[in-house]
Amino acid sequence: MSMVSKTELEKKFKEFCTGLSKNDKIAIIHHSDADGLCSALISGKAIERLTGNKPIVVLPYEYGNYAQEKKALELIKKKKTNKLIIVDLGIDGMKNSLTETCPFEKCLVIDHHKLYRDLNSEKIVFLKAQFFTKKEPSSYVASKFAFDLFNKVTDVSDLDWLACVGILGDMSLDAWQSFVKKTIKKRNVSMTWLYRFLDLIASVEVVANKKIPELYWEFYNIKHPADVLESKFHKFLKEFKKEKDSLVEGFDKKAEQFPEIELYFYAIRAKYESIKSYVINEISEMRPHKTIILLQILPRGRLRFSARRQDCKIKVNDLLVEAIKGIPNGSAGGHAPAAAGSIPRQHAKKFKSNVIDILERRYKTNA
Ligand SMILES: [Mn+2]
Repeated sequence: MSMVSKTELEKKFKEFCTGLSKNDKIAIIHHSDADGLCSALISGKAIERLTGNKPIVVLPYEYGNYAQEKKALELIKKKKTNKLIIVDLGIDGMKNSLTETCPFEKCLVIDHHKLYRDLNSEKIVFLKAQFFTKKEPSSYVASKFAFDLFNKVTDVSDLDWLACVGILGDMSLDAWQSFVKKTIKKRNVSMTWLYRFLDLIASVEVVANKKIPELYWEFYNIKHPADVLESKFHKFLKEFKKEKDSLVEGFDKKAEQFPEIELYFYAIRAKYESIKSYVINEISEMRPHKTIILLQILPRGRLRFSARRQDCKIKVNDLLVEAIKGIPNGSAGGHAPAAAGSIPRQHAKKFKSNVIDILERRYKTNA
C-alpha cells in the first residue's frame, strides 16, 4: 500500500475546505452511533462556518444494512449532492462502497476504523487516523479527529464537548484524559454531564433509530448544549436503560463458555436491534481479558454479531473477518478491541465453529 504522508493529506484536506463554496450541495453520512453523530455534527458545523450553508442532507449508516445504503445513495442523488462527507465509517472495508464509483465531484472521508485500502484519489480525500497518529487508531475517534482537522481551517473550539462525547462513546477516555479534563474545567461541568449526552444519543439510536436525523438537527440547532437534554428525546432514556439492564443481567445465566480459549458466546433476542453494542460494552468492561461475542438473530433472516476484547490479546476485527470466510454474504469489520458484522442466519453454526477453530489454533501456537 503506497501511503501518502500526513503533510500531503493535510494539504489535500485544506484544499477540499478552501474549494468549498456556497453553491455546493453537501451531504454527510455518519456511523449511527455517538461518535458518528458527534463527528457529523462537528463536520456539518464546520461546513456551515466555511460556506455559509448547512449540509443539505445528513444520514446515519449502520454496517451491513444494504437497504439503508441504497436508500441513502438514492436520497443524496435526488438532492443533487455534489460533495459527500463520510465520517466514522470504514468504507474501505465495505463491499458495495459508497465511494466505489464516487458519483460526486469530491468526497471527504474521516475515519478511524481498520485500514483496508488507501482510497485517496483525484476525487477522494481519504483521511484515516492511521495516517495521522502513532496511537492505536481506534482511540483516535472520528469526533476528535474531525475536531482537530477542522480546527485547522475554521474555529470549532466551541464544539469540544461534542468531541468529548464521541470519545466516551467509543470508550477512548484513557487516550484523551487531559483533553476531556480540560474541556470539563473550561465549561465548569462534570463527567456525568458529558455522559448524559451519550446516554441520550444511545437511547435514540436504540429505541427510535429512525429519529437519528431529527436528533442530529436538534443538536445542530440548540443554543446551549444542555438544551438538548431537556428536549423531547429525553423520553427514550428510560426504555433504553430498562432493556439494556435486563440483557446484561442475562449474560451469567445464558452465555456459552469456552474457558480454554477465553471465549463466550451470548445469544440474545432483543426488542431493539441496535442495543447489542451497549449490552456487550457493559459485559466486556467487566471482563476485559475475555473474548466476548454477542449474537443477535433478526427477523429478516440475518444473524448479527458484535465482538469485544478490551486487552486486545485477540484482535476481534481480524477474528470476525477470518470467521466469515467462506460464508456467502457475510460482512465484518471494526476495531481491534471492538468489531461487528452479520451473516445469513443459516450459517450460524459454521460461523461459531470457525471462531472456535481460529481461537484453538491461536491458543495452541501461543502455548
Ligand atoms: Mn468511531
